[in-house]
Amino acid sequence: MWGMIATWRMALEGVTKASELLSKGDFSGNAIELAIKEVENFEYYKSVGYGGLPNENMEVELDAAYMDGTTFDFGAVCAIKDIANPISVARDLSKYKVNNVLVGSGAKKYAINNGFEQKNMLTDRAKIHYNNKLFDMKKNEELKAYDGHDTVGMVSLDSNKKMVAGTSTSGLFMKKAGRVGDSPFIGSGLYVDSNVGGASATGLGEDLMKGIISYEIVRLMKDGLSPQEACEKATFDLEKDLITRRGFAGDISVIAMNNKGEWGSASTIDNFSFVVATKTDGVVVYRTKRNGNKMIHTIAEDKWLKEYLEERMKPLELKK
Ligand code: SD4
Repeated sequence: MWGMIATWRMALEGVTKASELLSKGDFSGNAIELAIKEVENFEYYKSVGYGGLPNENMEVELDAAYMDGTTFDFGAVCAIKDIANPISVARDLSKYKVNNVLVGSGAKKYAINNGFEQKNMLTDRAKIHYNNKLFDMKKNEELKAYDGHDTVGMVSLDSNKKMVAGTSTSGLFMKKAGRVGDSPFIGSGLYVDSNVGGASATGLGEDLMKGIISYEIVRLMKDGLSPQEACEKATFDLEKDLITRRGFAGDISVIAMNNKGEWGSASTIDNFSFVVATKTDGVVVYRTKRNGNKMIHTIAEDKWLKEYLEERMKPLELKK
């Protein structure tokens, strides 16, 4: 058995390529890095890698993490600038005993010194998004800079039963310079244990971290819950807890796979999507709908898949 699960339809092309590796018996880590790089390199996905949306100073600061579920090796970069593939740097950092998480200028220096590709990650399209958001915010002071969430998070199982998880994101649009969310943090943005399974999250990082949600999902699977049960319980328990304590819960969306290739997903929002690849079913994109504290997953129709891409690639006009 092999399998892979990833947040959002944007992971489709990467997961499709990575599943070819997995079907040939390749290592989960290679599948994760290949699939995430594919998303990082596609400029029209505006929340990951090249083309990612900038912070309040119009700088693209990227976060990424890589975890090996067999050795527990873990590496991450936070707020890294001008490096093409943060996931590859995160993976490289995971091979050390110490210095596994590097931030800002230290992360960039490490990447340059170790031959990782440098690239200006701010695209003209991202500049238009930035300017348009400033324009809208001036007109309407109530408008939140943060809307939507599209971090890519993935879990992979290979035919040798080795599991790896990875994440990559530009974080929140218009975030403060230096702000880091859940995505590069072990336990919050991702967690994987090859003896159990793995999970990854997307949503409002500040709230996801409060529940260490990816670890919680893996813990629940270890206690015997199916990936679907674990995703629903962790997501809706955290949402309830946040609302009780704070009167508000940010978006929470999660995916998980266990070491048998069974998978699950849950989301507090209705337009979440995710991609699953398994030896038995091939590559499938699902859309989610919430029904109380249960989820209904439906296979995404071709029309929706096409529209998703068209929406992201449509020409943008600068608001004046
Ligand atoms: C963060 N969880 O930095 C990320 C946001 C996200 O696309 O999912 N963004 O808080």
